[in-house]
Order: sequence, then C-alpha cells, then structure tokens
Amino acid sequence: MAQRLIIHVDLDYFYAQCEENANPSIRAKPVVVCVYSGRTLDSGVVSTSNYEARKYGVKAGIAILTAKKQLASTDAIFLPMNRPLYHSISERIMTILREYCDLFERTSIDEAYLDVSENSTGSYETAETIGRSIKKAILRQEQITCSIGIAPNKLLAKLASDHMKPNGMTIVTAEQIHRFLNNQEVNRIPGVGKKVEEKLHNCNVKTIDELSRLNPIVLQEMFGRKLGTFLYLAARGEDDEPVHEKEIPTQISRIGTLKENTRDIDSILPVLSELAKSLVEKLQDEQMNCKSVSIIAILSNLAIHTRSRTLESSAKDLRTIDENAQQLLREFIESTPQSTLRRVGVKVTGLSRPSGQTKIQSFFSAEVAR
Ligand code: DCP
Ligand code: CA
Ligand code: CA
Repeated sequence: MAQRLIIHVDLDYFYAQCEENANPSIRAKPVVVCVYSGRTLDSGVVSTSNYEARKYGVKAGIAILTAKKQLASTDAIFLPMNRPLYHSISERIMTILREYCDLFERTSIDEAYLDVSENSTGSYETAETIGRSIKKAILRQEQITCSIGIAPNKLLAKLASDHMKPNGMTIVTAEQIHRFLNNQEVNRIPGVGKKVEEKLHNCNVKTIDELSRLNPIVLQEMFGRKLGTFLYLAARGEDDEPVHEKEIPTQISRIGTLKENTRDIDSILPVLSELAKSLVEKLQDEQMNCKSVSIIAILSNLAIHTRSRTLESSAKDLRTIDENAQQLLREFIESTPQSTLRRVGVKVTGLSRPSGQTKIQSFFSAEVAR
C-alpha cells in the first residue's frame, strides 16, 4: 500500500479576501471584516482582516473600536460580514478541491483535508504537483489564494498549511517530522487551547520538543487518558485519524416556541422565517440542496402535525425555502380552523450534494506521468 499522504488547504484571510475581490479598489488598503453587535455604532468584534491590517495588530476577535484606533492613521476599510457571499465562494472552491482527491473532508468554511494517497501513489513529488494545481485552479477560478500543507497525516498537514501564510506551501516528509515540530510552540497543536497551554507552561513545557520529553503516564495523569495520549502522539507527529467523507444527513430541521399560543398567521410568520434562515445557513454550510420543504406545527394540546411539498427542482436558497414554508403554514391554518399553535418548525428532506462526483485525478495522474 502506498504511504498515506494528506493535503490540508486553508484559504488566506478568507472573508477579507472575498471582500477584496468583490471590490478590488480596496485591495491595497487595510480591510477589516466586522461582526457588528448593533448595540452602538461601533460595538462588536473583528471577524478577520487582510494582511495589510494585520501589520497594525488588527486580527480576529479584537474589538472594532480597538481596531479603529490602531488603524486611525490609515485609510482602512471596515465592512460588515456578508455571509452569503463567503458561503457561495467557499462552496465553489470546495467543489474544485473534491476533484483532486480520493477522500475529502471539509472542516470549516475555509478548510479541508484531501487524502491523496492513491492518486499521488504515495509520492511527495506528485502530491506537490497536485498542491500546485490546486493553488492554480482556485486562483484562476475564484481569484483566491490559499496555503497548503502536505504531510503523512492530518495533524502534520494542518500544522504545515499554517507554517507559511499567506499563499504558502509546506511539505513535511516522514524524515522531516522531528525538525519541523522541534521549535514550534505547543499551542500550534490543534486542540491545545489556553487551559492546556497554561498547564504545560506550568511544567516549563513551551515547545513541542519539550512536550515530547514528557512521560506518557505523566501526560495521562495531567490531562486524562484520551487527551494525554493524543498529546503524547502529537508531540511525535503521529496521528492516524482518517479523512472522513461526511455523510449526507437525511433531514435538517429547526423548531421554535411561539411567544404565546396562537393561530394568528402574522405573529407566526416572522418566527418561521427566522427558523428558515437558520436552516438555510446550515444547508449552505453543508453544501447541500433539498428536494422537499415541510412545516411542523405543534399545537397547544401538543399534537404534532406536518405539511410537506416537493420542490420543482432542488434548492438551497432562502427565498424558495421561506416562501414554501410560509405557504404551507397558511394552508395548514386555513385547513384546521380549531388549531392553536404552541411551537412551529421547518424541515427539509431529500438532501443531496451536487457535483464533486466527477473525479479528474485519473486524467491528472496521466498528465503527471507524461
Ligand atoms: N472567523 C471569524 N471569527 C474568528 C475567526 C475566523 O469570523 N474569530 C472567520 C473569518 C475568517 C474565516 O472564519 O476569514 C476563516 O478563519 P481563519 O482562522 O482561517 O482566518 P483567515 O482565513 O481570515 O486568515 P488566515 O489567512 O490566517 O487563514
Ligand atoms: Ca484561513
Ligand atoms: Ca481556517
């Protein structure tokens, strides 16, 4: 069997890069994407920023007000989050990525693991060529840069993609693991948060190298069996987590309780729309379409009723799902003159994930072989 080879892709300053592409004139300026809380004009936190803004210490999680102070001397651009834009770009990029591997696992809006063991035939050289092709394809089709890590497992691939940002590519072969990990800080290991870091610092462990010198028994005593073992192996660059193809769920639903029991359509519709919105976010996150929309009505006597309809074609947009849910609710209320609703819900079924099924790696391997 060919040795395992995993590619981890992480898109660079993702939300801010999407904004730059939507409006190229802001590209040279510091760009800050904000989550406004709405309490006062500037209250809220930074979602992300481009690398120009990062030069001023502006990064995810800091207060918008702090960012404004730090960028006061610049012509920085502050923008509200535009989730639907980032979702649709992410979705198109994930579709590109799926074509380059045997197994695919998306782990967030801007990250994915690709198991390329087979289509690279275990060769780092071929994996590197695949990495370069991925970068080229994403740049050509979406004008987005990414950072790539290539390694024998997910843990190292993730650390490698983080190693050189933005627009980097880092390869860690089995022989290079020790040198690669040596001087990195323990908090680089995914899963090592503030608490674990603090405990390790208390025993003078700051680097992964220092971590690797701790006895496994001591680690298990400090962190429990599971985390202790994970840390012991991680310090050695060992990880055998497979790249999981996420299974397609059969349905997604959202249910909410009404302020008071009612059959007044105007007071139920806003609740239903909010639920539809949250459901559509999940649907888009999962890159799925649905074929049917249902509403769930839980009456004041706790009886549960549902009404469903099949869509003309699969959809995942808010308008289609919201309009169909509203229509179903109207029909339900009209057809049940005695009913008073206590809770209401929306559900989608017939889920499918479009595209990504056509694999081009066979063509690709042929091209590499030539
Ligand atoms: N994000 C957010 N709030 C956070 C962290 C991230 O809203 N605290 C969002 C915005 C990011 C996206 O998730 O663009 C991806 O997160 P990353 O941690 O990968 O950060 P970036 O892609 O922005 O930057 P980098 O180039 O460092 O990967
Ligand atoms: Ca990123
Ligand atoms: Ca990320």
